[in-house]
Amino acid sequence: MPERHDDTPDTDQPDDTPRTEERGAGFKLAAFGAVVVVVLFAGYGIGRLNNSVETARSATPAADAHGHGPTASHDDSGAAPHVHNADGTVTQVAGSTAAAQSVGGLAVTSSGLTLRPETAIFTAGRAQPLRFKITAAGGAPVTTYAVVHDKPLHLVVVRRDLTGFQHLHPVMAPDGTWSIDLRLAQPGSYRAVADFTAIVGGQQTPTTLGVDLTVAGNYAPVALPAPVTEVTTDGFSVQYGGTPQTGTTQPVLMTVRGADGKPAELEPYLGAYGHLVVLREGDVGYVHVHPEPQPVDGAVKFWLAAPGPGRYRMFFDFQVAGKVHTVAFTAVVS
Ligand SMILES: [Cu+2]
Repeated sequence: MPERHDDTPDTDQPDDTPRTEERGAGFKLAAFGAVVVVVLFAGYGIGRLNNSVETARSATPAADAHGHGPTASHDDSGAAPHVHNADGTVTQVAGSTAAAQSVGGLAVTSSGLTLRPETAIFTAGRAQPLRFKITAAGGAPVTTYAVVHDKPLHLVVVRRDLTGFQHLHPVMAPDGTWSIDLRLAQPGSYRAVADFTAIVGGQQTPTTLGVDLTVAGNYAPVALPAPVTEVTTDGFSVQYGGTPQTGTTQPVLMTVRGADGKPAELEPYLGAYGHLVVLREGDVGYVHVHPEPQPVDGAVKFWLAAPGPGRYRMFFDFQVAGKVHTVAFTAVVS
């Protein structure tokens, strides 16, 4: 079975049930100044090759957040924001305008690659196979992908009001058809965003494509939750710290504590100690953020730069005792 997790622990639970208990009195809007996002798709260029279903299933938990192995010659912890290029060089991005490239998933076709779902119509509340191909110029399906963050392809599905978030890892058949069972709990328009590095003609192309999925029925949009700096879920409390800004890359810290108030023992998940997906309100612009490979002062540290003003929803995945948990924060960028 393809693995999956979403922000509702019970897979039969409607996705619009209260996502998490949020508390955060004293949160200051100003603290967010400018939030958000940029992320380092670092490591894209140096992911491992994947061209079989087997490889897609056998993730190697040891890979780190930037795609380079534990034997990497330099230490990323506490380093300034940077991108590992395909040729092995490193580009510093602090204070740069790299943010401009950070928003993806807005197009169904880009860089010569096209996302082609077999069907985009779903029935509310029923698990249904989602199948799609990524085709290259000329229409042939792509069957070879680089493994990035332990997976050849990451799929994020969310309703356009940013509820019902799911982070999935479909499995590819030899003909290039990706599939996973998908359950969309509530009616509405959803966005499915595929994040992958296709290998075509020996060329690695990191790409994020998005397509709408539709569930007929009475659509009741949910307002974006107010910004808070602490959220609890499944008995864990997650604290968010940072002052992301537009135009410069800033750290964002996530600190996870157990019910006893002590730091939770985070386990590597997708090759790092946490996973952050940032989605923009209004167009579901997608930013897949990754942390420093090691916790910094007990916190999972990400680097973000705001691509522009607006409101964003940040979905933070972390793993404790073999189970993945997801919390979400709203961030406002002025
Ligand atoms: Cu993923």
